[in-house]
Amino acid sequence: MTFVKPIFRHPKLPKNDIGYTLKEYEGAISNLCAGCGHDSISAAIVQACFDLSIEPHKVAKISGIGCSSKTPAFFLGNSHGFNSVHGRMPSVATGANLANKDLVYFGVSGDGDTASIGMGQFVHAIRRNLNMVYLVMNNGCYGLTKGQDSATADLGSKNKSGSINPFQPVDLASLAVELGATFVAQSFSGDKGQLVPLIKAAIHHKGFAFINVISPCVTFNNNVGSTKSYDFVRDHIEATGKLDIVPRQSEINVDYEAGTSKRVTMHDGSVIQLEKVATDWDPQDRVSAMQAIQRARINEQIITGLLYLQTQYGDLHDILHTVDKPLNQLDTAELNPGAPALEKINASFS
Ligand SMILES: Cc1ncc(C[n+]2csc(CCOP(=O)(O)OP(=O)(O)O)c2C)c(N)n1
Repeated sequence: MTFVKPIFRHPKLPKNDIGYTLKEYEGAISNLCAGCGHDSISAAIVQACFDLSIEPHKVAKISGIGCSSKTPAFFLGNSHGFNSVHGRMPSVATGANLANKDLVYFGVSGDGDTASIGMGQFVHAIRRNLNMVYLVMNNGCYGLTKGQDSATADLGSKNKSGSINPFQPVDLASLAVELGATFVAQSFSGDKGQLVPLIKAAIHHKGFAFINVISPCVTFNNNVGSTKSYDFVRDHIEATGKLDIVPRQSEINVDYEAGTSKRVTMHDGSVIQLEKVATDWDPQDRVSAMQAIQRARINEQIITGLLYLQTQYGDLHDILHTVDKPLNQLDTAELNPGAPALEKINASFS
């Protein structure tokens, strides 16, 4: 079937602060199955970038292989993009980020792409606090290759062919917290109201921002007995709170009840306002965040929202003391500082 995306848009479509409409943030028409959770996530990314008035040419989308990794074709069609090899998105993102720190890096991956073949790459991107949004569209199966169980499929979950998964799952959110990721969130593709502010907060975060989004596969893993089906997720979801992101220099006019509210200032001066449901959980305390995730797991709940946030650590560029300018903007004098500079470096080794 051929899908033609209409190019006509209503002339009065709302514009953002830099004069663009949503159209400038859309991509090609999706060829995923109707009802795929991944498409809802693409729509949330479009909305978040439009709301934040991000210049599309200041975004780089990088992905691996899978239905999820195909989605960068379906959002931000005016941005840079690189569809890499299965599980290798983080190393391509690392190279691109080191060469140009001035872009917003969007890494899109699947649970197969991240939790199996790409696991080694994922954990090292976290360790290095690479400044990027790393979003996993988690459907518990290999959608593109027709629904085999992935490493995030829950123990006892039943797949479409009726077989029961006999293995423990990899819990990507707790793994990320354990490895020291500085921003860890969890959400559901069916909850755009929660997902959009989470993506905005992740973009504002300086460092590795991980979002694990449960994204049901309508074709291969939406059956009774699957713990990644729309029905199961809706029945077991437990939001940890509500989140607003207030850009720098804007007036903060959301106020939550004292005691449940937390305000965190990000590196760029914008503020995250978080309304917590549980008073015994502190999203800036790693042990507390870990406990909240584990407690939910024991209670067979899927907790969503911003689970953990640290803003005091520098990103990979701070750790490596890289130059401020993107490499392609360095001029000859900066690239070749001359013999005296070389002599000074050589002398420092003696
Ligand atoms: C090196 C390599 N091994 C295996 C494959 C086959 N393959 C393609 S996509 C995929 C898994 C996709 O699952 P996931 O990342 O969860 O994405 P989804 O399609 O479910 O969104 C596999 C195993 C491949 N393309 N390359």
